[in-house]
Amino acid sequence: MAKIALITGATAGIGEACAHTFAREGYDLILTGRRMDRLEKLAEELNTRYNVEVAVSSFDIRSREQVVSNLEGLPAQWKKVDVLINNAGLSQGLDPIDKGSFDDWDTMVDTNIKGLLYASKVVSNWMITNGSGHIVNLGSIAGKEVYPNGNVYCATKHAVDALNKGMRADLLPHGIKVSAIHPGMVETEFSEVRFKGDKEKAKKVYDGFEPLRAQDIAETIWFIASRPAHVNINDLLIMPTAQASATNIFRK
Ligand code: NDP
Ligand code: 8X3
Repeated sequence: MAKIALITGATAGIGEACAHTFAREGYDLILTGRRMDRLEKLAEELNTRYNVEVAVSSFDIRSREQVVSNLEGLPAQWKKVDVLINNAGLSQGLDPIDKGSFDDWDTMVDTNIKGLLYASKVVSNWMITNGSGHIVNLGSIAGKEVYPNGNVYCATKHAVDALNKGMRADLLPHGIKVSAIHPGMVETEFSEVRFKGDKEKAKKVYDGFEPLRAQDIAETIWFIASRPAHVNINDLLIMPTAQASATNIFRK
């Protein structure tokens, strides 16, 4: 039987690239996100191209009820998840703390921290029952450093860093692997979402240097997930060659 990966936020960017990479490696997939049209299109494409089984589940990860009912509602054979990629996440706004929007803050905290927790609780219980599994958390350089106006987004990714270490400790007795990957700048829909659809402003973020691509992160997550059984990568920081830290980017 094929291994199974559950990828949250598979409708775009890093999650979508992970879906392609894990399908290429023969994994059956559970793909989640809010945009059902994209999930269905991707599922069809992966099934045709790689001959893998793909289940799609559309829900808002901020809703505890939706996460639990949609995931627990999957047929039993889909609960044998080998790899959970906690990828769904976003940034909203880039404002100093005195000017930030309460709604933006709620969205980031509810998605990046609480959503990740909801999915992790459901799937880690399946993994404990199955006696194995691997959780890969999408952190960020923003979870290692803080940059001006990044305040709440950085706080949510620092929380992911802490939760990654907490999960690693708690799931150790069950033999479940836990890893975090912390990318620097990756050109996806991330900046468009941060700037609420302003494509021009989003494009400028990546001006003058070559950012990482979603596929770079997907290949690295595949490396993390494909180590031998006795090897766990706890923490991995990855950046474009032109980026040395959150704020030090060499632009031409
Ligand atoms: P994208 O905007 O391209 O993709 C984000 C994904 O998250 C989408 O599939 C989206 O699906 C999903 N998502 C967002 N909100 C929700 C929600 N409420 N419920 C369910 N799914 C949701 O961004 P990236 O691929 O760049 O981001 C993926 C992860 O990588 C995030 O956690 C991000 O913080 C992290 N990251 C990104 C970096 C970058 O520079 N791009 C660098 C470091 C980390 P949908 O809208 O369909 O619900
Ligand atoms: C996304 C990368 O530098 O915009 O996590 O915070 S950054």
